[in-house]
Amino acid sequence: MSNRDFVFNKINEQEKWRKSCINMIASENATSNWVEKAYLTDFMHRYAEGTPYHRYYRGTKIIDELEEKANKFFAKKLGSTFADVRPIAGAIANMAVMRAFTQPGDIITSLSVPAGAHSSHSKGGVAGLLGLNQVKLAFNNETFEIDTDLSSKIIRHARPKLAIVGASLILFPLDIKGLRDACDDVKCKIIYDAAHVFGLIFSGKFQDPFKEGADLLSTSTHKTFPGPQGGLIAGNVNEESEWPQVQRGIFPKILSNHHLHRIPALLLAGYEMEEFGKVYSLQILKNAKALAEAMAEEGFGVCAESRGYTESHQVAVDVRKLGGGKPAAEAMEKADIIINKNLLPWDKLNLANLTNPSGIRIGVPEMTRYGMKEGEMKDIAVFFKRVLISKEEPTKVKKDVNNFRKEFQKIHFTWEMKK
Ligand code: DSN
Repeated sequence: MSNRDFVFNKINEQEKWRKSCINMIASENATSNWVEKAYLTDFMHRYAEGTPYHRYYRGTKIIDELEEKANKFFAKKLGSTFADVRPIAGAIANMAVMRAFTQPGDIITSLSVPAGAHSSHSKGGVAGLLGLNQVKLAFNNETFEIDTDLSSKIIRHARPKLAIVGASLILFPLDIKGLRDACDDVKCKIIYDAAHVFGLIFSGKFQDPFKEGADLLSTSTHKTFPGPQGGLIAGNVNEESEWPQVQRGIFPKILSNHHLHRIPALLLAGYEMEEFGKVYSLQILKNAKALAEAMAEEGFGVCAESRGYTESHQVAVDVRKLGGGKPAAEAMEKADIIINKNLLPWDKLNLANLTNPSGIRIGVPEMTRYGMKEGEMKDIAVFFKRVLISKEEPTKVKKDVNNFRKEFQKIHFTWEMKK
């Protein structure tokens, strides 16, 4: 086999395998054929340092047009004054915002990683890299919500420069409004990290961060929002003194190349979501709820029972009694159901828990996009039970999973593409 064949065989293997799996990684999704077509273009070979119409290279007149359109489109959709689609990842978006509003040694407040914070919000991630000290907001482990009163006290006491609201484990909208007074008292910006719920927010089905008082929003563009992998920042901040600082953070401080081929694909995904996003997002919410209820019925310890388990695309399950998140996720993979182990809010952040945390996190966006509805979520809960509770041989369950998935091969919530 030639080296070239090896590479293409591996790509084919991946594509065939993942189309026979039930993918429930909450941070993943699948783009439509249209978005994929808009992604693989000449723009992937190009540079365009700077902002639209203010570039360091020639040859950028078409990306200028597309990028300016994308910036305006997302700002309008989110209700912000500005948007910038150049960050190539959500963590890069967070980094640019942190750099703009803090100095090394400053304090930021965010949730703890077990309570759901993205690693970039923490001492172990981007915040630490920038020399920032993380003070943790208070979280209610039972209801999966920010403890607003206690967190406001923490903010008044710690006097952070930036309060990050948002999480990678996110079951319910987070209280931005409740933290606003405390943040105003200490002149602290609120940044909402929308990465996971961006598609739901875009479609008006989660919360409205700018209306609720956020100053900035950072996000990735490929989780509930089914765009190409990448990031974005939106802001309602001062045009002269603050937004240019954010933009200078993106370039030249962090990026040189912003992967231009993302931009037309992202804009197209925005138009796709404008047309299909409300129905798609609503189905995501219904599917997550149906899955959580069915898993609880099958005997799983689904988190946040008192609040109806979830109002997002995610379901969190406490699997301590079943050996922990690591063996659970590994056993499910053997049955071709792909999920991740996940820290839960009560887990201490130590090596033992990082290796085998209390929970698993299950996301429904991709399977929703492939046309699954509430009925299918019940079937999926049974697959989980067969593997994790009944301890059936996973490879036996895998056969049923692969057969089940055969019916769901076409991406919905997009325009028809004639072959
Ligand atoms: N690590 C991703 C997640 O799975 O939530 C976010 O970047």
